Amino acid sequence: MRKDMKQAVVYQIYPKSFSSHRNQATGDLLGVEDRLNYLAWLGVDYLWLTPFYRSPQHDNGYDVSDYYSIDPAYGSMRDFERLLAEAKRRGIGVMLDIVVNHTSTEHEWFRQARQGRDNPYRDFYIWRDAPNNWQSKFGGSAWEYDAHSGQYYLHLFDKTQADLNWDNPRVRQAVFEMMRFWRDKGVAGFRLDVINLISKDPAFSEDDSDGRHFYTDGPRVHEYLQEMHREVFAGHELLTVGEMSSTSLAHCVDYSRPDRRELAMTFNFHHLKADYPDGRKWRLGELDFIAFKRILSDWQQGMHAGGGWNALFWCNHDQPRALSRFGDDGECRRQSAKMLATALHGLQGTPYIYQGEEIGMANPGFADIGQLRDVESLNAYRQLLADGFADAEAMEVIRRRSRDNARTPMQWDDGANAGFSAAEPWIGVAPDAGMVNVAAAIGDRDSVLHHYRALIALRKQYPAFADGDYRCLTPEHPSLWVYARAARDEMLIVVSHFGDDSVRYRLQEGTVPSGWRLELLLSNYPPSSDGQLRPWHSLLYRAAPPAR
Ligand code: TEU
Repeated sequence: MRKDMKQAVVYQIYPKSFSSHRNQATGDLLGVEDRLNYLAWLGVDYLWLTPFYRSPQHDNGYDVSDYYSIDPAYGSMRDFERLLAEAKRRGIGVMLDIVVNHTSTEHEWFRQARQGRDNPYRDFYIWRDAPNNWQSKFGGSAWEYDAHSGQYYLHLFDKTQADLNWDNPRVRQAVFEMMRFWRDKGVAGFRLDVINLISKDPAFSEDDSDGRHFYTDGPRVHEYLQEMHREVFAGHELLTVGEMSSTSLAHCVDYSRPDRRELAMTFNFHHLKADYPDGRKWRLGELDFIAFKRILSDWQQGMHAGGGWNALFWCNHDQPRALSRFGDDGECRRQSAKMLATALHGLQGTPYIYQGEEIGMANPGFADIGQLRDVESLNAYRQLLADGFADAEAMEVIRRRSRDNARTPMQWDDGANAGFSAAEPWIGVAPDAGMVNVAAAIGDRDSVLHHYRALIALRKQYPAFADGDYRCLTPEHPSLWVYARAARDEMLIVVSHFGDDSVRYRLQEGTVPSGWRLELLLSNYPPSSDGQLRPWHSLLYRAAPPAR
């Protein structure tokens, strides 16, 4: 990867909830354009936009019915081209979200395929006479019966999201051609949705699990990504990131090692399961902080040693807000939001900021199922009731776990609908918008937003952010995560206190080579020298030999 790419920061936009130029219930592409000056000021290099292609919106656009057109709710192709050009003018690249594990059942390919077994598109999808026991990630069987053609089709997600058959070379060619179309329009990169699920065990074996071993990092996935690289990426400067579901470190090294010619980097979710009791998303548990650090540390060291590259994130459109989950969205909101930011941005890899994270947006505190919109959350709620949970207990789980926590409108100012739109938004604005919003944060030098802006600038200033190795100095401490990043002639030390108490901490003698000077680059409290860390304290140091 190019050096400037290694120092880049990506900002993720969920266009439906970002900004509505036309003052409608949902955001649009011109709404994103309206906010480019803000994003340029923040200093981000790339925008990843979640899908805005034509879609029936059963899964908010991850159910694509036409890869070549813009859903009218988001605007037109002209609007997209304009956004692209305006972003480029500000030095910002636009990354598209490519959803090709599946299409909507309203896609022309699927409409054809379901016509009958001899239709030329039949083999674009995966059909069987009888289902196996694989489970959909959104609940229930992964197979849906199609009465018209008398077979079952596979859908690892919603039943309106039919899995494509990647073993069919015509599918691969059609996908690559579509990606070249967007590449040639000038997009700067791609985020590939659940791309490690595209190669299924051809025997469709089953065991007593939900079936994930038989399609996760499947038998031909690396071959298909190498083909994608040859067909789409080779010879172009593209930032490519794969979303890897339930993956392994060894696979992610292979997906992202430059000499393998697959992808530039990978997202994995292991650290975001450290608060799932027994791995179950829809059950509440406390964060296992030691495991959390161990997972992050293993991935830091393993990717560094193997020559892979991590995409770093706390938040995205599928996760509750990290501030509410790992920090304190009450009294210590500001400190804990800054602490989380520094803890992530100090790591090796490419940091992703999810819209609103940079101003410290929190979970909105859903009280009633009527406030939820997400298909996965609504299914989970029904399942919790079916499992015997009382309504209040089920709502407690939904309130803490739902993807809709991340999908409430971006908070721009303290006006009507938080400045998102003059019209009533498709999902309610969080109750704290009057206090937590971009306008207020810009005017306040001590805000979470200014802290993010400083972190982005520091990454570009000091090579150790991109190059340094990683060593955890407090693997067993119950609330402290301290790590060192050593590069040539430079070291970073990041101290993060995950707790609302005070603890004593001093760097061990010898952590920094003798004679080197230690400089505090950023903190979330005024400097003090009593060796005492305050609630959610965060310190980012740089050490270097004295100037010659
Ligand atoms: O998500 C993939 C995925 O497996 C999860 O993040 C998922 O949302 C959740 O954890 C299920 O429990 C991607 C997209 O990011 C998501 O928005 C889509 O719904 C999904 O793929 C299907 O395209």
